[in-house]
Amino acid sequence: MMTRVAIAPGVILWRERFSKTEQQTLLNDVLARIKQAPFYRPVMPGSGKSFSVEESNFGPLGWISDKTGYRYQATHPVTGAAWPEMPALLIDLWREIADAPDAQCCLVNLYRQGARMGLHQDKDEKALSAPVVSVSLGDEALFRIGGETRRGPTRGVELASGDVVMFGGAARLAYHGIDRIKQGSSSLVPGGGRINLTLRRVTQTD
Ligand code: MD6
Ligand code: FE
Repeated sequence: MMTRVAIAPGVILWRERFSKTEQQTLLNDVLARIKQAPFYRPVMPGSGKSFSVEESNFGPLGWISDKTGYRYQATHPVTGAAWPEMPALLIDLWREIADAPDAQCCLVNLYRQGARMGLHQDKDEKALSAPVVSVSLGDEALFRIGGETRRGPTRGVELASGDVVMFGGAARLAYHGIDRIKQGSSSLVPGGGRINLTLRRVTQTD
């Protein structure tokens, strides 16, 4: 049964928003598209240090990171091809909960053994009035969320397969990250690990 949990002002968590069957359908949709737009390993701007996650994107715009910076672009940085279409289940989810024009980017993060994501803000979008919606598949993760400054109190929340988190309003620019993955806690993802799908509106639409 899905339960809606208020984590902090502007942050909503729906536990098991997607059933086991829906998770499998969504995963199949994701993996079919990954054949067209394979995971690549981004590097940090400046340092060129590799991310521990691998990434790809779906939808008209993809979020990428390379030595020159973070940006949105319509093509895969390695293959040069347009990103695959967004899975229908994700378009429907966004329309149901986001109260904003359609999402333009679905960033796909793959966490294999030992991968994590440092505290960051999602702030490369012009559409800061639209929320960010994120879906978890596979292994459980310890998600960390704080406030609008890097320092200050944070709170840890376990995210499991099928869970959906939405950040909006007061929390749109909250710092957040993934401390660690509980390797082997789910058998959904072939080869093990966790996939996170983050949906965003990028351009402003006034
Ligand atoms: C992750 N999520 O769950 C990374 N960003 O793997 C995010 O970076 C994120 O979950 C914005 C809003 C919700 C999120
Ligand atoms: Fe984020």
